[in-house]
Amino acid sequence: MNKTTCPLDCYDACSVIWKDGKLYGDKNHPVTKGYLCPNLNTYLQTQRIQKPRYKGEEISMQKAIDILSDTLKKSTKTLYFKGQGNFGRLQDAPIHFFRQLDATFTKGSLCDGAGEAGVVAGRGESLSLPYEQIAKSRVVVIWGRNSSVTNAHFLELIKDKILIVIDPVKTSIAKKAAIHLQIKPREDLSLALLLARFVYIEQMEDHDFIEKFTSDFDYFVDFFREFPVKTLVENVGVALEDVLTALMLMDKEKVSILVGVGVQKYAHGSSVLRAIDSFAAMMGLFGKEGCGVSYLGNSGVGFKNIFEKGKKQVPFPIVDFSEYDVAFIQGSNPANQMPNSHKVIGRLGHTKCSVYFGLYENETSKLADLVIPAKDFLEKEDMRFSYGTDFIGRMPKLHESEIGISEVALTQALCDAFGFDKLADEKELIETIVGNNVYEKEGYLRNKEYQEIPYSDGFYTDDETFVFMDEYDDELCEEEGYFLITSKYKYALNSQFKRDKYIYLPPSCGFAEGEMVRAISPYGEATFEVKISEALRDDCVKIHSGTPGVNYLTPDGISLHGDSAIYQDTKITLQKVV
Ligand SMILES: Nc1nc2c(c(=O)[nH]1)N[C@H]1C(S)=C(S)[C@@H](COP(=O)(O)OP(=O)(O)OC[C@H]3O[C@@H](n4cnc5c(=O)[nH]c(N)nc54)[C@H](O)[C@@H]3O)O[C@H]1N2
Ligand SMILES: Nc1nc2c(c(=O)[nH]1)N[C@H]1C(S)=C(S)[C@@H](COP(=O)(O)OP(=O)(O)OC[C@H]3O[C@@H](n4cnc5c(=O)[nH]c(N)nc54)[C@H](O)[C@@H]3O)O[C@H]1N2
Ligand code: SF4
Ligand SMILES: [Mo]
Repeated sequence: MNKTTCPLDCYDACSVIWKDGKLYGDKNHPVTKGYLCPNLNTYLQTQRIQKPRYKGEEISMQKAIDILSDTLKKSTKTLYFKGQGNFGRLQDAPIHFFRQLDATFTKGSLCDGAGEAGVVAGRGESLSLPYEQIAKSRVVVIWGRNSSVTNAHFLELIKDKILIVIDPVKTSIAKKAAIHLQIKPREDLSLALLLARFVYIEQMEDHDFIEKFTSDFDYFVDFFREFPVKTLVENVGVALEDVLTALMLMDKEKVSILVGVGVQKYAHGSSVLRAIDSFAAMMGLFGKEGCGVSYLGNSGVGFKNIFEKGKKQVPFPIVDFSEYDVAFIQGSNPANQMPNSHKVIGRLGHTKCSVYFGLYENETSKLADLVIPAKDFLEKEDMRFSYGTDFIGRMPKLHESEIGISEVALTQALCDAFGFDKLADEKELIETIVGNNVYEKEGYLRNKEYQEIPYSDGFYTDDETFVFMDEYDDELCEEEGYFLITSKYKYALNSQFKRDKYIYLPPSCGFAEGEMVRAISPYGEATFEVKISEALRDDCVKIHSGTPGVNYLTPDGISLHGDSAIYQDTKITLQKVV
């Protein structure tokens, strides 16, 4: 059978059947359950770049490779910049060439890196929860994750659970929840500390777990007691009664907490995850059946990393393309997806030679000097991890096409041109990565590291204990205006597929649906058509990821830990466009 795995950057990592030129969901897969989302369903209909281009003129692939290698030979400073267009492991193959070239790489991320730094500080490694464990919980807390849009295959899994949703937006999953804490954005740390405070007051903590598996609990207690309850309640912006009801629902139950990137798009994002984890550890929610905190996990734990980046690395959100003779951009659309578009676009324009290596035309391909079409996931060998589950998906080559070049083939061609050490064959590379770190269950590959309940034998820190937080850093956002929520859109995968175009405003905003408004932040401005949404708090506006213009408004700062983007650390004011 022609079985493969969805290549898109998504929690679910669906198992896919390729039959008669069409993609179908795999009915037998315990997570995919036979259906695919609107994004993969649009994949094959999306217009691809057919031919390479140099300075606007179509050229052959061989010519494109020649131009690329000549330009790289003359370059004194080269950047390798890779985004999240395809989650396959062999997408990293060009690292093999660019490391030998002594190029500059990126560190941190545009995505989950701030939160990951917080998880790693407490637990040593970020493991997500196997779906069997979520299935065994009675209460599921969905914290800053929009499961109905970004993680749709989990809806079936959690449909009979007691749901607690923590989100400034009344999302469709929030409407189904037993309780929805419609929190003020950026205040999840306050909420976690408030919960911890009441766990302590009500003596709900798990002393056995704290004793056996954690360190620094007393410091954590001293830390959260510094914050007056009144201040925390004011920060959080929801009634204390609702917070306590949520806590009581969790008391003595099996609780899974599914955390998304929404809580950590801020300078202090790492501390938010550390605080959520600390609250959960105090309740003894790790290493037990049906319990745990699942952030965007590192499903690569235990696998061999065969593509190690070079030492020269710059933080992802603040890459200055203009500093490089060649900027090689792969699987990404920085002109739309990076924060502070005005600056990014200006800098891209000043790069001596920018190269775009991708599937589709977008803001970045239009600015690039050299455009190289890639092969799609059906046309090359690969495999992937997922960050929402512990499944390992094989992605064999199932289809031939005249279009594009694969990441491995381009790497080999460049290594040839430079006389560098080449890569092994694709299948061999895949087997080296997979190694013996997998086991098979019901016909699907899983990560061995997750065979037991994550953290049941302790944590991945030096002394194998969970380390509680006892301080945090923040750079408060003091600006006036609306909070900006910039979350994912159902019909787009960031800037791929069908993008949104609206700004969503609360009914109290004074604007009417269909009007045009100019949204302004300290970083720039952009104009959008208004949609009124009852789902928003009065102090929030929402613009989805991928919407043209959204990142003219977002700050190009980096998180205090984790070198990652802080898209929501700004405020927005609105002006009517006349
Ligand atoms: N359809 C679709 N699916 C996708 C993607 C896509 O673009 N489209 N993108 C993929 C990628 S790259 C990623 S990283 C994942 C991310 O998927 P999610 O983790 O779900 O991330 P977001 O949609 O950015 O935000 C999730 C929720 O956080 C809420 N939120 C915003 N600010 C705050 C806050 O301060 N506190 C709290 N508690 N909540 C807040 C938002 O309202 C939103 O409902 O999704 C993946 N899946
Ligand atoms: N305002 C705002 N900005 C955001 C976010 C947000 O929530 N709000 N989310 C952030 C997050 S979480 C993320 S992960 C980033 C994502 O940002 P990017 O990583 O830039 O993702 P995309 O915009 O989806 O661009 C992916 C590109 O990959 C290319 N591609 C697809 N498959 C392949 C392939 O097999 N090979 C090659 N070579 N190219 C391929 C496609 O042409 C596509 O244009 O955006 C961040 N930016
Ligand atoms: S839900 Fe995610 S993994 Fe599944 S088909 Fe859609 S994008 Fe791919
Ligand atoms: Mo992401």
